[in-house]
Amino acid sequence: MKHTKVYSVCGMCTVRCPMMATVSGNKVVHLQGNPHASGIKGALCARGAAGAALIADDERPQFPMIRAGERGEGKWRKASWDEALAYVAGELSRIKEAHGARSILLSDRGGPFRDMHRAFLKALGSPNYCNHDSACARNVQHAALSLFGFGRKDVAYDYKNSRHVVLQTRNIFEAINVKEVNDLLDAKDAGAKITCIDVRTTVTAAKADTFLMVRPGTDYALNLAVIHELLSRDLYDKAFAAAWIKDLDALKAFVAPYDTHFAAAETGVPASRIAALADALAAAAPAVIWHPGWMTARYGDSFNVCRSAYVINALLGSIGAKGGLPLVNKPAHVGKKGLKNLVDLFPKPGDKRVDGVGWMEGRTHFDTGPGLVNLAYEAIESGEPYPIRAYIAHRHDPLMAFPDTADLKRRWAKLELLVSVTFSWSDTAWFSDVVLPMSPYLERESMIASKSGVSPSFFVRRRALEPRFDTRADWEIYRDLARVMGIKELDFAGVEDIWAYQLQDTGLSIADFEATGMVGLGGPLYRPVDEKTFKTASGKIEMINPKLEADGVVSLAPYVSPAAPPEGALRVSFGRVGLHTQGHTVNNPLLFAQMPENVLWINVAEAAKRGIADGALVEVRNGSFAGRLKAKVTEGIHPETVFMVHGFGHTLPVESRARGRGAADNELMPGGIANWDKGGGGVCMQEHFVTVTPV
Ligand SMILES: Nc1nc2c(c(=O)[nH]1)N[C@H]1C(S)=C(S)[C@@H](COP(=O)(O)OP(=O)(O)OC[C@H]3O[C@@H](n4cnc5c(=O)[nH]c(N)nc54)[C@H](O)[C@@H]3O)O[C@H]1N2
Ligand SMILES: Nc1nc2c(c(=O)[nH]1)N[C@H]1C(S)=C(S)[C@@H](COP(=O)(O)OP(=O)(O)OC[C@H]3O[C@@H](n4cnc5c(=O)[nH]c(N)nc54)[C@H](O)[C@@H]3O)O[C@H]1N2
Ligand code: SF4
Ligand SMILES: [Mo]
Repeated sequence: MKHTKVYSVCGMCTVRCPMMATVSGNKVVHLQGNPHASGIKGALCARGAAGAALIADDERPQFPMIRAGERGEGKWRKASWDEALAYVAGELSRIKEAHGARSILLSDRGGPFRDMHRAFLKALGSPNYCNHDSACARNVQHAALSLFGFGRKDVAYDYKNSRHVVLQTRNIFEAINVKEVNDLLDAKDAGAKITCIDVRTTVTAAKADTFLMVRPGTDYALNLAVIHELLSRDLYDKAFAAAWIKDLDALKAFVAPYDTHFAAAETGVPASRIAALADALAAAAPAVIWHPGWMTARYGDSFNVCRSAYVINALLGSIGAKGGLPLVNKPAHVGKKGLKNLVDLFPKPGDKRVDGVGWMEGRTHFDTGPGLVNLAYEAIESGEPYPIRAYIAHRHDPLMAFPDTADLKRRWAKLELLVSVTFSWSDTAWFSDVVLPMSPYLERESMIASKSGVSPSFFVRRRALEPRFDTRADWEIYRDLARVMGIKELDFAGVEDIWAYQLQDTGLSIADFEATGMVGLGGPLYRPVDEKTFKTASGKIEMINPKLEADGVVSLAPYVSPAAPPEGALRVSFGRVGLHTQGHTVNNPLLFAQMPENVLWINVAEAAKRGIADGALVEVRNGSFAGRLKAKVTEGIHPETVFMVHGFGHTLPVESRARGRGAADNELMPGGIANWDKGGGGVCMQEHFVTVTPV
């Protein structure tokens, strides 16, 4: 049978690597990374390679469903698309009529494919678009905004040309982005040094030249000491600092007490090693990257850790530098026109955001783009500043992504409509009133996406397979909803029309994507920092941010030592593993076979105190929730914490493989969504302690 090659985009995680599928007779023959994409080298990670197993899996939503029993009871009525869409459209219209368009909330998973559903929400007239990010990287985003006036994605990480990369709270070789991994390994081959700072010996620690194990939650002390070293020993880039850093003297005075001896006592890292790190970085500058972190919704001071990481980069002159954090280019930077956005078809809704972001006291410094969804949930419960009655969770599983499922369900009680748009079962889908099943990425095409970077590009996901079940592409779902609701602007005949709409200013047509799935727009271009770079009032990197201060957040925040675990308890920490994406791949037959459950990393000494042997079943408990999983007894984790991979402990009957395997870290954080960072907006998920006992 004839083999066809289709350019697609991997959808097994948020990275969305460009890929190529070889298909024959509506079956996948082979999946690989797009060989034309720079840095991908034709590769996918293990999860990407399991894409065909996702298609083959029957244990995913196969048709639209409307709830028949109580929420979460699992009683469903199979519906046709016409019926399901009419139901959702009817409810949205009814709720809009009764409570105003602003009572409709939509959250998603961020990224380059959001234009259609954002446009739909805006067309309805609601300002309440949110994403998942207060459970992920909001602290990094707000750290960047507070210093540079631009967001975290306005600089890239130029691993390939780097000479020293510091990975702090960043397990790059297991929390994978294929291009980043390839680029960093290339740099390592060319002699770049890697320093890993973690609470446990990860794969990244194993590959690093230097591994610093810190006491959990003390990274800020370490970073302040590095800043102290750079400034007090004149190791910093004086020309860059003089030109681009505002309030350097205030920074100097602030870090004066935080020397390496202070940090050693806090972190457990010897003072001499901290000093040596500062020297090594200064020697490699400006081609250095001190990673500000990604999943940083962890501690009460994670925002300060991210800020201090960026400050270190600034002091080393790596902001805007080749091999450091170069400024990313949008199409305009390389003299090209960008894609036309559907979201711009509609006027800005008149109402203020329900999460208070951008206008409420204490919240004016936050990024209004995706807001803070956790605060929108507060509004659902309180009805303040106004009620939210309908919620569309698009490609988002908040019940697993935020602490304490039962707490969140309670907070959602006043919702009159909860819709989940998803390709897999999830706790949120199971709890919804309507499930609109999205075709997995190999079975759908997507809108053209724009990728900013040193070399910006456009890329497209083509449909590799026809859907096995009665599922639809996301653009189709919202187009169809728009059609039912009479939103003419979004009533496109087909995806080709959407693509043509997007490309109208660019001089390109979809045929230009035929050869490689992408269109490069120019570059590599390393733009020097200039007076237009920093979007702050002073045009410089501001150590003291007036917006933060006005919201009652101290820019140069004193270090506060993290609480030691209460007697007999340990701090819960969590993260990723190479074989799974969050919670939604655990039931993937191929990935499940390779890693069916998570284990609890526990330090040898702490295990001995409790009589726990390696491999033994243990109970991990916080309050009324207890999970069971096997212990991994190891020297390779700090004694104050236990670690588990996030995403396990599934309970849904429709996931026969994943159900009952391992334990859910998110349940070990009772009421945890209420503890969020007033500076960075992230939920503080590692401020919880658990007891561990043998079973
Ligand atoms: N306790 C605890 N909580 C955490 C974390 C943790 O480590 N511990 N991690 C946090 C982090 S870093 C994040 S980003 C969030 C993630 O949490 P979410 O933002 O909820 O992300 P996913 O688990 O990726 O869920 C996305 C859902 O959308 C569905 N989906 C639909 N279409 C697609 C598609 O095209 N691709 C993909 N990938 N999914 C699709 C998936 O089936 C899945 O059910 O959770 C955060 N919450
Ligand atoms: N395979 C895989 N790759 C992924 C994902 C996935 O689900 N699976 N998800 C993607 C997403 S959404 C994200 S956000 C990124 C996340 O990418 P990362 O943030 O790099 O990944 P994590 O594993 O969440 O956390 C990194 C490390 O922080 C460590 N850590 C915990 N507490 C502390 C501490 O107090 N101090 C220090 N220094 N370290 C600490 C953990 O031990 C862990 O090794 O990964 C992305 N890539
Ligand atoms: S990192 Fe892996 S799972 Fe994520 S998009 Fe790339 S290949 Fe897919
Ligand atoms: Mo994330």
